Amino acid sequence: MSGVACATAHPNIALAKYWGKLDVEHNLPSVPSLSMTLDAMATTTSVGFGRGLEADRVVINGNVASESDARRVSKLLDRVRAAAGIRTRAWVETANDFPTASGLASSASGFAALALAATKAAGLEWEAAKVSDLARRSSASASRSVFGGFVILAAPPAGTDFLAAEPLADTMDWQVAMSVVVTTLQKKEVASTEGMAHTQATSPYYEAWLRRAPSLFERARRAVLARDLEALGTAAEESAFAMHACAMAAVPSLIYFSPVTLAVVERVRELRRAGTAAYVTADAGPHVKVLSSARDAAIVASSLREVAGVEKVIVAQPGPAASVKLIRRDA
Ligand code: 2P0
Repeated sequence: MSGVACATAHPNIALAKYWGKLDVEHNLPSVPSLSMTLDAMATTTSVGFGRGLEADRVVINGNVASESDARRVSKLLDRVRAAAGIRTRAWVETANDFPTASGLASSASGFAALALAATKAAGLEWEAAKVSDLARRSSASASRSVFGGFVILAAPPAGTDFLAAEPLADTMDWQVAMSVVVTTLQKKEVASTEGMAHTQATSPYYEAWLRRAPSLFERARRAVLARDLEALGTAAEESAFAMHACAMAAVPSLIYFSPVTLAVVERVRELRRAGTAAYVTADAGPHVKVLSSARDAAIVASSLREVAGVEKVIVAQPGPAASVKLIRRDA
């Protein structure tokens, strides 16, 4: 039995970063990570399995997907077909309400929504952990977007077959905010998967990153459980800069920052000197994400909008888990 389903998932921003793979074949991260799911941004994905299609048809933001994007989608669909005993091809329509593939976690919400919509459309009634494991095989950060609030993804030994993200209990109501500072509307040049492989292969600091990341993760985890914004923000900044320093030391150097990125970092430091608790993090792109209390978010966002080169600032709070609706059930 198959049908049509539509899922919504929200991007997540890691406060303790994942960068590097222990096991490429199983897509297992080499370090544990901790993220916040964002309520203000979303990916919506519809999937239908249907007779009459000769190949999977993938449309992203209204355009037919590139061959490499379509291949990555088909790989996930193949796993779903194998689990459900379906032979037919599928159509996939997905749209983001934020810039795609520019370091704004579109692969995280994208594969989380795809995993949820595809399993539902295929008639599989999977629990969230199983959907998270499926999403993780396509994009490790996507496993975290299946859940809401603050979420962790462990780094198990090589060869581990099942790995799902897990929500940290009772964190949805913590009044914190993430101001997403969009510094360009262009696509990024180096995708995360290639960027981390290159870092791993060539950075002299990769070993140091592996030693450092687990303790930063642990500090971030404890800070979330204690609802200690300063401790979380401090650990998050250390994690982000350690990851970027490691990538910058790759050969040739991998620099995700733009001059606007650094101007935003400087403005956040000024805000902090003036007494506002705000902390930066940045991913595989030039945007900056700024953690603060929900109360301070309006001040932080309006200050960052004044930085030359900033396109826009989206203020998010801890967002919900991914959700899905069955649109139609075919025999
Ligand atoms: C993270 N990032 O923890 C880190 C920080 C970007 C920087 O996870 O190869 O798209 O598909 O598993 O999940 C982005 O990498 O990589 C990412 P794959 P993914 O959010």
